[in-house]
Amino acid sequence: MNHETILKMGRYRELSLKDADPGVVKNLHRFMLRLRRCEEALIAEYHPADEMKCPIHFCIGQEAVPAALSVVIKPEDYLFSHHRTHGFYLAKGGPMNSLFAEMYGKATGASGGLAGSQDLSMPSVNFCSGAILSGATALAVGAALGFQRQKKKHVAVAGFGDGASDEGVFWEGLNYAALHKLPIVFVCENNRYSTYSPQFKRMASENISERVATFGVTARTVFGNDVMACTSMLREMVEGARAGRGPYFLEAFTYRMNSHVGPEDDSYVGYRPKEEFDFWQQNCPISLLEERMVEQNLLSAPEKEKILKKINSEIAASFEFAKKSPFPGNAEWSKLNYSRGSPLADQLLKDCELKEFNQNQADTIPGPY
Ligand SMILES: Cc1ncc(C[n+]2csc(CCOP(=O)(O)OP(=O)(O)O)c2C)c(N)n1
Repeated sequence: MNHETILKMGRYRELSLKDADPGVVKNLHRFMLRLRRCEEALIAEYHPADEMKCPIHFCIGQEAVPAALSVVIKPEDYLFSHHRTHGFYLAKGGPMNSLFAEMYGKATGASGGLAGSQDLSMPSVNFCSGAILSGATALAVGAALGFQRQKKKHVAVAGFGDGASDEGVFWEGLNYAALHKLPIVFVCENNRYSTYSPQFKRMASENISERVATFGVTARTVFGNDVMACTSMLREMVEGARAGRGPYFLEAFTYRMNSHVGPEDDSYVGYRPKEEFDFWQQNCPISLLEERMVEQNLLSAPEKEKILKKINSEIAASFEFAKKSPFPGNAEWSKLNYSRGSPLADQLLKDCELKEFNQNQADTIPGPY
């Protein structure tokens, strides 16, 4: 599967609710609707008021993968994401009001108002993100190594885009994870573009997962707007990683509907063909699921209204919370997600040194070296 082959298939018809737990289906739907509405509300407020000073990378159109993760990962698992953070943050259980407060640079924000959208972290829910392309994949590999060493049954998930796989550090981390069979799931949302550069201008092969597989990693592709398919694949992968069969790589083909960054329309650049945009708009992950839910009597118009009402009041409360919260002062610096040393990393280094480092190693290598 790749973007070219997907465009040829027209309207996607394969989303199936067969054997699906109706409770899970409803959760997935609610999650996607909440994420979509929350981003639409942020977009509506972003410019007129100009109170949110940080750059924001919206993920409208890409709701299915975070929704799937929200039902398959556990609170003790860790999620490391790239700059397009909102979906992953909510998937890890980050509260909406701390997300909004972070956008406003307030002390009550997930990162104390000092990170903004693209570097958002919330240690209390094991969520961490960063704007350095593929940086989060390296952190996820480190966390997975820590879990393995400590014999913890936690899984590290790395969420990133196709552009992140252009970075060397991604392949180094992947190789290390494969070599040590680390409990990690790499989740690549392939939306075909790295800012304005299409995938076919950056890589000779349009399918990242085929290359990933050559590293000895179980790699699969999925139509990334089919939330049911994403959920079953991610469930299998997260459970596999937890059972020590990792690492795994999922390439989910999807599309962002907004500009690369900010709420403006960047179609004036002319980098995306209209037919391609229309295809993905017709295959919106929320409407694909809703269509099936209505067919199976899992959703009615009044039920949707009720869900939306609840979401809208959560959004209104989050705006109020964010706007009323104070800005961080100098006295708050000690509360930052920063430490001079990491007790976990220090311990890891000590363990490695004591148990594995062979100081006579050089003598065992036959010279000349
Ligand atoms: C090391 C590094 N190089 C370049 C950038 C600039 N940059 C920010 S986002 C981006 C494109 C990312 O594309 P992708 O990984 O596919 O994610 P998407 O934005 O499509 O979700 C680039 C090149 C960066 N943040 N870090």
